[in-house]
Amino acid sequence: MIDVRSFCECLKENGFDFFAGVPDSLLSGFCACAEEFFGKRFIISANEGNAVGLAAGHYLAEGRAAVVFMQNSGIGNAVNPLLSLADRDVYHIPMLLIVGWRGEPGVKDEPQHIAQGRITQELFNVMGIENIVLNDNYSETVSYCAEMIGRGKIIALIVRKNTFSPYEYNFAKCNYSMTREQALEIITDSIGERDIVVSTTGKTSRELYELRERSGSGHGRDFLTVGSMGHASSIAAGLSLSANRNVYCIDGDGAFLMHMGSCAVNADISGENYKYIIINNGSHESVGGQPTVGFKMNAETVLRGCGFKNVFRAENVEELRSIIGKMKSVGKAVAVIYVRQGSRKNLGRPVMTPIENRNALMEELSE
Ligand SMILES: Cc1ncc(C[n+]2csc(CCOP(=O)(O)OP(=O)(O)O)c2C)c(N)n1
Repeated sequence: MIDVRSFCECLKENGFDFFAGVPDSLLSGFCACAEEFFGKRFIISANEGNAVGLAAGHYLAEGRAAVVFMQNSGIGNAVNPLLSLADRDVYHIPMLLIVGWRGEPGVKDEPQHIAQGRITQELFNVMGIENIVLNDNYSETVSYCAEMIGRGKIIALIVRKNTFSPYEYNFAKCNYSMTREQALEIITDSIGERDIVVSTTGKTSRELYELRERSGSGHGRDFLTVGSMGHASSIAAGLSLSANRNVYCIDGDGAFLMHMGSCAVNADISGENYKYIIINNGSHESVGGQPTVGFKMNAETVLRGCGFKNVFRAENVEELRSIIGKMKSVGKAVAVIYVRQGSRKNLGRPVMTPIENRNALMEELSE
């Protein structure tokens, strides 16, 4: 296991002191330490492609390569700027990628990580990006990367599960009274019995699954967006166009930010049965609590600006109950629910497979 503090020092000694990316649970110790170690030069970007953009801007300004970190799920978001901006045939901008390897072949993982994990190295090979699996010899590896990057290369360090040591760091916390799970319970208790719920990637879907198990209400009306972070709102908008009932999307602030452009399109095209709820905890809570700009932006103003007319806000249980009532009585509606960070340690994972989930929902909708 690599001590993350020594790893950060090693990066700094080799000239890397600017970071941009989206966090990952496999990188959570590294992200926590780097946030403390590098301060304002450690940036959590909205998506992985944006991180490549930030790294490019940094290089143009300082002539020094940046580090871009991500879970391998985010490679897809980064492919376009890596190939059409940073590639040696375009602007030729070197950088170091640090990539969490979910779904590594032979290592048990969730279904959404299997295909991506299988092709992670191959994908970099096809893109002409040298990739190295990080091991305890990190100091040699980092100095090799620094030398190659100094000659203009892009190199990816692939990080296996349990490579980095954990790191205790207190990310800024907020004082809102509800947790995400409490909010979810109120929402699922208050909406109509036939309503569909599309939930976002991470612990929201895991909590929704457990809530349905506990209440015995079945999983047929839920679509758990276990992968494709940032797309639950579009899945729900697509569903709303033909489903003969309300379609609620329960999103996270990190997921909302990741593909925020879709919000304006969804406001325009979705049906009157579209009900979009962002649970804002100001962080990527599911992968370690790294801060988003969720509490720095005004999501309600963004939603209004995107064209939603019925925009609600709730900060406690009473307000949440009241706004769900209002959301039910108007047509298309959106809400931002402010909650504190935190989740249960013993939170489980869906036992149902994604295909079973898909089939159950399609069957429900065909009734
Ligand atoms: C494209 C992509 N990048 C990163 C991840 C890793 N990831 C899974 S959940 C999550 C955090 C989601 O944050 P948010 O939407 O705010 O919900 P919260 O966890 O706070 O409830 C991240 C970064 C991913 N699954 N996909």
